Amino acid sequence: MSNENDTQRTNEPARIFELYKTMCLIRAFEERSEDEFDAGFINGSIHQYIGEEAIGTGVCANLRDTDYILSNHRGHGHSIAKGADPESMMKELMGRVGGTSGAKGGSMHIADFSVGMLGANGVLADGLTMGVGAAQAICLRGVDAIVTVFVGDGTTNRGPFYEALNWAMVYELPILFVCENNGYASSTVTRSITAGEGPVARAKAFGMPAFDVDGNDVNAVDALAADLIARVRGGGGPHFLHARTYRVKGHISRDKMLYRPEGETEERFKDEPIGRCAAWLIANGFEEAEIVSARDAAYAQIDAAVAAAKDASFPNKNLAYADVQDFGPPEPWQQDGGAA
Ligand SMILES: Cc1ncc(C[n+]2csc(CCOP(=O)(O)OP(=O)(O)O)c2C)c(N)n1
Ligand SMILES: [Mg+2]
Repeated sequence: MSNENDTQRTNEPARIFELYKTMCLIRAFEERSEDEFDAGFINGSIHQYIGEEAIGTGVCANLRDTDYILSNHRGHGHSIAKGADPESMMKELMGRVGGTSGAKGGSMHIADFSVGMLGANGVLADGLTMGVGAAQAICLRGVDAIVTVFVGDGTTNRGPFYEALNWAMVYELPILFVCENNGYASSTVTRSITAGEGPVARAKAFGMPAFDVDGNDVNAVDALAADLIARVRGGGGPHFLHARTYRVKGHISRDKMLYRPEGETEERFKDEPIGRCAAWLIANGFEEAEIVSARDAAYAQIDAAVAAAKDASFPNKNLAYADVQDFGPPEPWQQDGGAA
């Protein structure tokens, strides 16, 4: 869902219902992709966004199609929220023809330039520096657009985080940094490896306006994002949104989370954003049946995406280097015309 005319008001039930649908679509995508990973249809690893859906959804609802986002290794939710097609994304995860990156990227390299999704990224913090580059290009070209970069809490301990924030402030770039603080960096509690008061204080150290929000409350994220994005769009320079959430799943889908205290996940899952949003919608005039049927529709859409991905073929191996890099003359095996 993107906000084309910038006139929708936050906290209106009809608007929140749309955000609910987007969150359900993300949840369904993540649950089904775990099933398909376990069944052997997806290779590599997948980082799930379960429990964090309100952040990408609430932020992207305030972006225009012509705005850009940069994501990270946990990028499925950001991509769906920005408008990428879940079927093409599922094809990408399964390495099939029709995948968003031509089946060459997989889960960590989903990109869809047609909706301003400039890329997920397996290298921590590289989305930040690329996002700053995109924002600089916007200024140089005089384009009417802004950039949003999603960054994990653990990643705020990497050097490029500081380079990006510094450069963005020096050039007063049109960029919003969104820090998703899910408490963990892989198997480490982020607080235990982070000096000082945390991401908000670090952003403020650069003179950047920085704000904190309950990242499991889609209404709150939507309202704060609307405010900050309007400021960035209005020439207010870089802003920083810090959203507190919880990584419900392991770092990757295979992670059994043996490092976590027993019962922590179950306790924190009680606060997950989709249930909270459903409760808010019911308190604000929606029928339970409408909520259930919206959720069912999301799962049906993803089930269809999975079926379409399984039906799609694998790319011809001759195309392995197309659109990737110039490696010089083709190797003999690239000329034989054989299938993958
Ligand atoms: C430069 C770099 N160093 C280390 C890694 C391995 N790695 C992948 S995700 C991750 C933790 C990231 O934590 P955080 O930024 O909090 O994001 P989250 O996974 O919690 O969403 C690490 C260390 C990497 N991908 N890139
Ligand atoms: Mg984290």
